[in-house]
Amino acid sequence: MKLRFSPTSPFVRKVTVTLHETGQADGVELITTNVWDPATDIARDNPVGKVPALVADDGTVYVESDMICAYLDSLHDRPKLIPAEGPARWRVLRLQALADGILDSAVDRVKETRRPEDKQWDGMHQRRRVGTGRTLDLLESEAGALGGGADAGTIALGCALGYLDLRFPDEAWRGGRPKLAAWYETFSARPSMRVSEPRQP
Ligand SMILES: N[C@@H](CCC(=O)N[C@@H](CS)C(=O)NCC(=O)O)C(=O)O
Repeated sequence: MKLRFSPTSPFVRKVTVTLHETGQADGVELITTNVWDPATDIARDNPVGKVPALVADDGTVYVESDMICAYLDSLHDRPKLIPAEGPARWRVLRLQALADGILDSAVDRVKETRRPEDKQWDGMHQRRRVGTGRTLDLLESEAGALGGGADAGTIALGCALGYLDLRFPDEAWRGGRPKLAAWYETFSARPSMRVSEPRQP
């Protein structure tokens, strides 16, 4: 398999952590891809023009981090990161969706700051920031149920919180959220999280 990879993308990180947690990291060739380079060839694998994109052994290309993680979860014999059925399945997918919401908002804000100054819209910046705060507050209230293990939900949440640290360190998301902060402290020490820490290319 081949993974279109960017060392700072939190969506790619979800896939990388999944590969490590499921024992498949050694079987994947990482192809570092700068999607913002005008000469990028990402469209060869993903017509949408985004990373991650996973090229499977049969040549099929999977896009969207959630789908790639689900595909990878179908390929291994360890305990599944996405439970097959029942309340556990919906708990994991709900957490993954909430974490994706934090990530989408954070990436929107980063993109907004990269526009020419006179084209930036502070209203959207604030809207996304407030939405992220509300989501973090909800997760703080539910932090006791996060548990100590890795699944598709906790992986997405760990990557989302790590991305907030990378892009918005001054906003101090841990403030007033001690349970979420404690959970992240433990989760981010997992080898899969350590090995995938974002680094500038
Ligand atoms: N929903 C997608 C988001 C992927 C995404 O936005 N990737 C960013 C890198 S962090 C990207 O490739 N952006 C290029 C663009 O927006 O054109 C996923 O979950 O994979």
